Amino acid sequence: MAILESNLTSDGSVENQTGVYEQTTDFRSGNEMAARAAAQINYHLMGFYPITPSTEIAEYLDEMKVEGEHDIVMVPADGEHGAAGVCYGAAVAGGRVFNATSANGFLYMLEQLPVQSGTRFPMVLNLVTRSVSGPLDIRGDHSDLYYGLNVGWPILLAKEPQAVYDMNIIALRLAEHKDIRLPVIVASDGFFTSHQKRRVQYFSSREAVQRFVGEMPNGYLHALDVNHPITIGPYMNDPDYINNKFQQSNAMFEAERVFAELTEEYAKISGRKYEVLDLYQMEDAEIAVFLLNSASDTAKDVVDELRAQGIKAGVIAPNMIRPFPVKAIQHALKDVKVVLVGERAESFGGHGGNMTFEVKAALQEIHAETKVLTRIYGLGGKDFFAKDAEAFFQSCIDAMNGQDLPAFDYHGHMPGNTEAMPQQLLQPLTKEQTTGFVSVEKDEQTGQLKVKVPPLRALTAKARRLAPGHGACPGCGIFPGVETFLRGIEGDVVVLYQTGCAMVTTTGYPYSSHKVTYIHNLFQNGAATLSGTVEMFHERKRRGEIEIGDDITFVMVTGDGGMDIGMGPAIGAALRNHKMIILEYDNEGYMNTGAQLSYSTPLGHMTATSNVGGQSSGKSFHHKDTPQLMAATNIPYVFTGTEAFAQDLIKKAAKAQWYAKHEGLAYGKILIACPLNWKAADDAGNTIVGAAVNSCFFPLYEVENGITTITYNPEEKNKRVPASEWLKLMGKTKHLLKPEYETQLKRFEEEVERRWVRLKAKHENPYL
Ligand SMILES: Cc1ncc(C[n+]2csc(CCOP(=O)(O)OP(=O)(O)O)c2C)c(N)n1
Ligand code: SF4
Ligand SMILES: [Mg+2]
Repeated sequence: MAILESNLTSDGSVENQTGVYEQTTDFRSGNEMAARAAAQINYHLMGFYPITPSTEIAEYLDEMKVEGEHDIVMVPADGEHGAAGVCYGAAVAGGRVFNATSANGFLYMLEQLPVQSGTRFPMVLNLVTRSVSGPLDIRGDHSDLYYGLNVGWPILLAKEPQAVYDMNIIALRLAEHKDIRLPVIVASDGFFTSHQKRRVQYFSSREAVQRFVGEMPNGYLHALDVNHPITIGPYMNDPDYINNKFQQSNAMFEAERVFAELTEEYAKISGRKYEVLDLYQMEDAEIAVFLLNSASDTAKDVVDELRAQGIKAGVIAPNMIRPFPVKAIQHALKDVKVVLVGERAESFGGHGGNMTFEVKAALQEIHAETKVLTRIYGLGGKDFFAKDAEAFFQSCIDAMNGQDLPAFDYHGHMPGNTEAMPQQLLQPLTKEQTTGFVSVEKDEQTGQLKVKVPPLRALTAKARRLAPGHGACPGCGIFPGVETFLRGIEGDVVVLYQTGCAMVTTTGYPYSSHKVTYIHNLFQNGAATLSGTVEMFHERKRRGEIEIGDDITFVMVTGDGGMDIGMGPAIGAALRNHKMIILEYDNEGYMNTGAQLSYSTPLGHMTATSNVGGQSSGKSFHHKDTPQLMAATNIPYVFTGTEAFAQDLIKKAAKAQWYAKHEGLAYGKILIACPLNWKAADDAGNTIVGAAVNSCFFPLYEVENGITTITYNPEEKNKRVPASEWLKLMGKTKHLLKPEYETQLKRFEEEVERRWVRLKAKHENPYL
């Protein structure tokens, strides 16, 4: 076999008596089935980045890897753009490649997708569909999918978990077929299909799958054949570019024929046959509803009821939308009087969603009289019930009977109450409530900042910027951490929160816990966004449009994950030295999406994408030293802090504010506890972060105009503890104390020591 079959666990025999390969019946979700197909194929590599609702696919694969069910190389990328880059690089190197994403993750990688199809390197991408921001909504619609229609990848649809499995297997053959050689998308509905378990069958033995997908076709050029060096992606102008596109276009059209051949072959081994269009009761239908994916099953049930009443209704649900199966659509609709295209996304201002345009174009070619209605439905994961399908068919009936219905409309929205005005429940903070507590002065002779912080008790009189009532888990360290920091900030504040736990737990329309102005932007771009806001503040002030006396401190709050995917914009803002603060709360993972590893997750820690067991001993590479990276941009102020050392943190906050007002960008990382995903007691947060400091894993220091000062040295205080004293406090790290993980622990301790010794040297020497 192409791929290390012999080393992997086997799970049954291949064929039964009928020639249909033996299958296991189970109860599984779409994401589980995508992972199972990928594991059975045993791709060479998966590049991935977590985003709900597709994240589970990588998580399941990580768990399965620990169990020895596959040996796919799993590469955690810095963002979806990076994940797509990893996948492209792996595909040009000639191996089999897999990925999964959703929503803004898909949009974030979109720019890479035509690169891959235009240079004709196959792979399979699962798009678990979800609404695109903004506003942020994590549930399923097709607004992401429609952006994929023009990237040159064939698109297969999977309306239920069974189809997710089958399409994933067929997709790879399609992608690698000699007449196609294109990357392929398999799209299933977020949550409806990805998370709901259904009865499914899968091949009991991976060998059955590997026989179907076959050896990787050889004879294609790749980047690793040193005897035949090739140039991949040369600059190409006319006349060649248009020829390249023409060939790509032909290959895409060919995909419909090849899909039909492959599904025929697949039916023989599985007993399941997929046509390009799944047609239900369409033979003599007069009215029809056209729906993508999961909603189509609901409509089929309604067809049965209508048929019982003598109404000739049918459903069209495509299994493939790229290429768009025009001939099959024309055939299906040739006698239909009214077709309603239900769209889970709109092409704004286009009088439809994309499927409407394509169905209309197909009908126009055959001069059909068929009336086409569009109804935008189910946005942001709004359920599609039988009553909704009934309403769609009723519209078809009414239109067939001559009623003049709008060709384009929304279904399921509410007019709202125009009388109801949102109440301002949280009163704006006054200057007195937020000013006069902490002071910072520059000593002109020494150039040092002198900070006066009153006792913590006195600071309780200072108003909080966050109201109680957010939805964080018990013991979550984000809010004590951020609030302690904000205690050191005087006056008016505008905050920008990047996506993450702090953001989702403080806002949920129509509620907000923020007493000050709050902006959200996606976590790959918050720093750039706040730079724009800061610059506009200064420019409008200069033009006299804002009171000259007004003075706002701009604070971006981000998780550690936001400093992975958003690192580029953060460094950009730092290099431009905008007058703002970036405050990173580090909980050592992507907690909002279910505790996947981030680059700040330390070596050996267990997360949902760095499981422990078998060959795997948790995260395989060291934590990112973000403060040092930010310090290398030469911004005026960098610091680390934790709520466990509150006075130290408040003092640093005051300095950060001073620098953000007078000199430029200040960046700080605070370590905060996530009891839920650290698998620790709710009330253990402070003890754990305190131990992280005392073990020198998380030293408290600042870099002020290039000069490093350790602000708390556990060695000098006789408080230093071994790393194991910190690690033993969390369920996610307890394994590191077992003898079998000794090497991993040693590697970690050595890295902690190396960074600590280097930091002490910097503290000693202002030139370092
Ligand atoms: C482009 C894009 N990719 C992925 C996501 C999914 N996502 C939202 S929050 C998040 C994790 C954030 O991690 P971090 O910044 O550490 O904050 P935490 O959740 O730990 O508070 C992820 C992966 C997204 N919203 N947008
Ligand atoms: S998952 Fe962790 S970081 Fe997120 S709200 Fe819960 S405790 Fe806080
Ligand atoms: Mg985090």
